[in-house]
Amino acid sequence: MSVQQKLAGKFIVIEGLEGAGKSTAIQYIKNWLMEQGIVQEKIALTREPGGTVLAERMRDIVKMDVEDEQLADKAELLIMYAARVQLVEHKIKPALNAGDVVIGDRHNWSSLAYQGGGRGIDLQLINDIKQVALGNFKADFTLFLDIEPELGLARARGRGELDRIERLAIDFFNRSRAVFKQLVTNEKNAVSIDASLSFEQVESAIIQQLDAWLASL
Ligand code: Z5A
Repeated sequence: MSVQQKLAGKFIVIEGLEGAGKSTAIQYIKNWLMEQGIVQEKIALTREPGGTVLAERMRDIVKMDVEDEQLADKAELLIMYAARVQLVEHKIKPALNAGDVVIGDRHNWSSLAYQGGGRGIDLQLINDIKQVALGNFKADFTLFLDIEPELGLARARGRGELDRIERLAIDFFNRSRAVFKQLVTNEKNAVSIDASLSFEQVESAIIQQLDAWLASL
């Protein structure tokens, strides 16, 4: 089987705390795919929450500050899954079925990390909701960009104002990070990358991991 055939229909996800460098890493992954002979038109990029008209509206809701009305934790969780179902059904699955490679900026792990670890919602409940919403659908390969929350938030802050979630206490992000670390330990098709390193070092670590994953296909 050719490299292009091996990669066709694969869903690669990048996860990590804010400022870890996910948007930056997506460009590295895209470049790597093109070096493997995948044409740009066969590479689809998604972000979560968001990525369809309705899912982007849901993204606006979770980012919104409303005076006198807090978004309840379980409402936040359900919106994440509502947005995810829209994205998976309307964008990701059709693209994969057409043989495209999809690169996802966040996916299911973010809900386990933020709503589970961060907010404290029972992880089993989240897994149950995931099962109802998406069944066994999951990423083929996950790259977790691991960073100390302080450093990630400092990088995110460099970009401007922090949003509703970004303003939460460092403890929240430490709990989220702990769940990400647990998930990467338990998943065979996932790797952790030290995102505190320089741009060049992170890029070369990502490429090395992608090469190793490709060799395993
Ligand atoms: N959320 C949730 O709670 N539950 C869910 O299920 C899902 C999401 C799916 C989405 O935010 C929010 O939703 C997020 C989690 C929550 N919460 N918050 N807050 P978003 O999409 O707006 O933001 P993000 O996903 O956290 O991405 P980000 O903040 O844009 O970070 P990033 O993409 O990982 O980083 P970046 O833009 O590539 O880099 C940030 C800056 O650092 C930038 O200036 C870079 O040039 C710089 N950078 C990147 N790499 C390096 C290195 N290696 N060295 C130095 N500087 C670097």
